[in-house]
Amino acid sequence: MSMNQENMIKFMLKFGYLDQNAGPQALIAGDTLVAALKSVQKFGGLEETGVFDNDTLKLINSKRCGVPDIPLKLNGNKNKRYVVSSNVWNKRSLTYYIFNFTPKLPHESIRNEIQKALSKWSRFSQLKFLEVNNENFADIVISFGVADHGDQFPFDGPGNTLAHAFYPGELGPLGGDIHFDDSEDWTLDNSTNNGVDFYSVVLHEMGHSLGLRHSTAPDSIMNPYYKGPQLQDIGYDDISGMRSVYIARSLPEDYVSFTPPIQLPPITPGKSHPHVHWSSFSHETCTDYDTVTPEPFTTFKPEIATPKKNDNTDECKGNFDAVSCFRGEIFVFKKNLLWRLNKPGSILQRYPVQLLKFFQVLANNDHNIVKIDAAYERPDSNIVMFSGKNYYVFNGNHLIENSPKSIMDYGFPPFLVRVDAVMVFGGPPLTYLFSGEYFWIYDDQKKILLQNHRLIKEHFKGIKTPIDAVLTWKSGDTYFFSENQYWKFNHNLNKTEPGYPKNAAEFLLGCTS
Ligand SMILES: [Ca+2]
Ligand SMILES: [Ca+2]
Ligand SMILES: [Zn+2]
Ligand SMILES: [Zn+2]
Repeated sequence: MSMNQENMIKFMLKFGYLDQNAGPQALIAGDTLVAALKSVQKFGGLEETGVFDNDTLKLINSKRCGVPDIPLKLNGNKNKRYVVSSNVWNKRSLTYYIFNFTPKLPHESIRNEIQKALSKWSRFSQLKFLEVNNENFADIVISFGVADHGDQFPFDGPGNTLAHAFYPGELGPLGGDIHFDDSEDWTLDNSTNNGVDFYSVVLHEMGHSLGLRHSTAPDSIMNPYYKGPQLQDIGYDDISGMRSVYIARSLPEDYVSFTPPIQLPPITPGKSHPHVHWSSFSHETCTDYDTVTPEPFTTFKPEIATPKKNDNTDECKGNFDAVSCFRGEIFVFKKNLLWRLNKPGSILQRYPVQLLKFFQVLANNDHNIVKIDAAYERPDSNIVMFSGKNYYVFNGNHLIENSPKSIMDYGFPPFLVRVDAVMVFGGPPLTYLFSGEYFWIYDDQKKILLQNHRLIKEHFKGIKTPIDAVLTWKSGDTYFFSENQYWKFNHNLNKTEPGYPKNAAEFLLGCTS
């Protein structure tokens, strides 16, 4: 095989024309190669001869985007005209952050070109873009790098690959991000053909950030090859793509109607029965939200039972489904049982009770709830409970806001199957949602995700994943639970307190170890 042919194979593997799992290069069948070559020529706007000629050689050495033309996992499934990747944003407002700049252009020019490109996409998608000054709160992080720059896709020096971007939700926190090869001679001068026109490239890469794949249409900005300034603009294909995913499609936030919390009627202490009366809750809060001032309320505190537990019972083995603070009390969920505590280790009399007896509204529902995955008291004092792909909003009397609703309403990426744990923290309060290795921050007032998913292990050092539950107790103390262990977390030092993990069932339910 000549060196040119070897480079051709490398090119085909890199950009998805050949399956990377197909086996040794020598075994790739001749007709597979011819078909792949025709496809390469099609994307390049060349005649589809299937013959490796000089034009094709020139094509594979020309300046282009680093994103595969045929998505690596979607080989063989490429019949869509305008090419929308499977991942798109499920919200209409996106945040972006400029991580660094190239020394080759003035900072303000880079910012202007980015804004220019965003407003172009905004016109055809009706998406809103907001620059933020914190990487953690950005959906789209824009950066320059050379060679190895922190992902698995190193740049290649001057020429060839100019930049690459990640589809929404792709590769965890990288989703939506844009990287520029800083070995290129970036320029703002779109009147000459010297250097690489930054605006043309940023316009193209943003298409990927919004979910568009490469297009074979010559007038599409999503054509993979760089054609020089002025020749590249948003084309018909691109506009159709944006229309189908962001304009024609309803998004969860289109339906959000804010329901103010219903004020609970005062009740007579002593008349209450713990199995059914949510309203016997005290109206203390779990953390010091500065946005909610609870109405004065008659409090009712049942007597406290002395816990006598031993290690043989199921509850003393930990593995709690959820541990939440509702209105100043702790609720421990495990399978079909519910414990109510006025502080850790102090269970109220007559608990545990059946989960569905306490939350009868969940039993009346069509959905079969076997257990609760996570639950939290929203800053508006309504209770949100997650179970599988659904969540329920409970105002103390009944379900509200058309519950059950899909957890996708929170703006999660489509692969998410459940929420492991939730906590509300900070002032103004923000909602932290944990699932698997990742967590998200959600603003319950604005009803938007403030950031793409981040790794738990990077931001909550020392906590074992997956997390079973997280409790934010009075004065903001935070406890993470996993299996039968728990950690107290110090938000100031951003790590677990010394001496942890400790025994979770002992801490919560007074089990003896
Ligand atoms: Ca390059
Ligand atoms: Ca859980
Ligand atoms: Zn591209
Ligand atoms: Zn990169």
